[in-house]
Amino acid sequence: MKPIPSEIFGSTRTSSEKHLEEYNNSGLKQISDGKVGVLLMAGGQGTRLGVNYPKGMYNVGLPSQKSLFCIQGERIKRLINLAQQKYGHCYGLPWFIMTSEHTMEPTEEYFRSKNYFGLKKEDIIFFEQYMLPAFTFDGKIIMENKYKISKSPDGNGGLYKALRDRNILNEIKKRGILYLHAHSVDNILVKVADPIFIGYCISKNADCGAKVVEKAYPSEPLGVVCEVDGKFQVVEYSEITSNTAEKKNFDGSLLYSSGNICNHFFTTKFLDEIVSKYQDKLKLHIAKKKIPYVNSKGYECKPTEPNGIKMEKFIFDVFEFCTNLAVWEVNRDEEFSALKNAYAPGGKDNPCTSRLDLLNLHKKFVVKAGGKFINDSLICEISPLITYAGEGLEPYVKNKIFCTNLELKSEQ
Ligand code: UD2
Repeated sequence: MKPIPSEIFGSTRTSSEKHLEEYNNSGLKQISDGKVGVLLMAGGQGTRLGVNYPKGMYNVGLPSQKSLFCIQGERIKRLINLAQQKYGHCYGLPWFIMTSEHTMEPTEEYFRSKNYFGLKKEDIIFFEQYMLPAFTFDGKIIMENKYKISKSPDGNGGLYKALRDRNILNEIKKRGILYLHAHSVDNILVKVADPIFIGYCISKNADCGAKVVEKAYPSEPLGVVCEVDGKFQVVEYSEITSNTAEKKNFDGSLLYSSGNICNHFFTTKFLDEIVSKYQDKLKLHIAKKKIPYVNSKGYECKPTEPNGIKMEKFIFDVFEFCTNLAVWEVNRDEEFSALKNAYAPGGKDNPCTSRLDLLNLHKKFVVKAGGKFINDSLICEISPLITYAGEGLEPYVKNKIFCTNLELKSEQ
């Protein structure tokens, strides 16, 4: 295992303003030409968060009460506007949403009830990933009840099979899409269809890309992008040894610091190759879990200790098949805050940390655009319909001093 070489690594921290603008313009041009699609992975069961509805519907308690799906939908709408303003047209930015047996129906129903967040209905395409059975440690299939095998979604790497067998890749090709931005549903700061990331990957002639943040501490639950036996891959947090995760450089920084944030770039051509040649070669990862089962007397039981394994494919396991991988590091406070866990005082990656990270970023946008808050305890939320990444805020905030909480809403 080796860290990734510097040739494939770029960072917002070390790139010049000029380069960032070039990447941004190039990505936005592709969006305006209708060459970009978004692949949202929303098939997870949200077990750690502890809700029985799709995670994307979760409301972290922002002043606007917007859900993750709503925030992402509005970011897409804003990007479409930005592309139209800059290039005079936008031929659409389709949103492909992968759901699973548990999340398909409620997700579709939710989007319908929210009028698709003002996006075109035909540009939102839902599809369902497949399921895999759960096993006991000695290899027997677990029954959930007398008549039902216990199954769970086949992991976010189930994307590839679903793209093929649900006919989604054909739809992507039919629409003339060349580049896909794939990301998880639970990052409240996600820059959906990020033009800078897309532009950077195109400039590197990459067929596959990973956005990363610098890992904060060795046991942080992020996979690390690295090289293993001469091939690029992500070593998942559940599979790395603590010894390796703790390895340091001479300056004290982590040797394996490129933290995967489940945020990827693919060319359609590469996806096509995966789907036709490599999809069946993706390995299965196992996780030991507490899996409800029916016992030999027919009673349904809830174990208190792990009693079996679930199997999952991982989206990033295709890295080894690509020709050019590009890794793009971004600032965590601007682009990554995951909603994984239920709230606990002092806890991490929960509704409270997600909410605060978004509010803090929005405050930063205001200050950058020339506004001021009279004290630090004030909060600020800006509609994604007004700004995607802090742009265009001057008319609202420049030279203004805010003495109360600020919520900038869009009239659209
Ligand atoms: C994921 C990454 C990990 C790190 C971390 C950052 C993978 C395999 N691992 O770990 O390296 O980037 O996120 O937060 O990507 N999902 C599906 N179907 C499934 C399972 C998951 O769509 O069968 C979706 C899920 O809804 C979520 C995303 O994939 O949007 C990540 O899934 P997770 O929360 O189970 O992944 P996690 O946190 O273990």
